[in-house]
Amino acid sequence: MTSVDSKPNALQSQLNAAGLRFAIVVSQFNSFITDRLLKGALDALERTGARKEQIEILVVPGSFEIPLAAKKLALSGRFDSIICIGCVLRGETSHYDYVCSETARGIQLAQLDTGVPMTFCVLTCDTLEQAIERAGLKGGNKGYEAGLAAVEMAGLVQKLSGKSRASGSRRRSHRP
Ligand code: INI
Repeated sequence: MTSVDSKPNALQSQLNAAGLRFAIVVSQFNSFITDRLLKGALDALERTGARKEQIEILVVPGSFEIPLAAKKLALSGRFDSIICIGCVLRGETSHYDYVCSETARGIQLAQLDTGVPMTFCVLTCDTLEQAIERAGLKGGNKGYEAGLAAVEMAGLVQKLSGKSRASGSRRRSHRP
């Protein structure tokens, strides 16, 4: 028996955004970086087949505000996946640590509480240069990665929930 024959069935989602609805929560703080992450996320959604009508963008003041906004959007029942975008840069005090840890914790809690997948595109960097490197100005763009992960997780959660994909827009509740 080959190793392929002995593999268990794998449940994997395709990178196909058709019929899915996305929200993007983007922080204004360090907008020089978050604007570029947003462009990367939109590029990923577009390349996987999402149309403008399938995407809503919500702007919040800082990363700390992302979790509540994302949770409210999830509870609206209007989205299959939410992309969370922010950029936290280390300063001279411990403020950075609180913003980073509470933002990450809040987003994780929000997706676990609501069952709506949320992707984490909050850069946590020591320097602006590090953030620039991750925002597609030189090489990769973490927004693009988060966009692809949002498409994949939306499809996977639908499969796990036994739901078939609608061809157009729809309204359904994600409340657990
Ligand atoms: N918010 C960020 O998104 N990035 C930062 O680097 C940052 N710093 O450095 O302070 C930041 N602070 C604001 C915070 O997210 C809240 O908006 C603010 O505390 C009001 O609640």
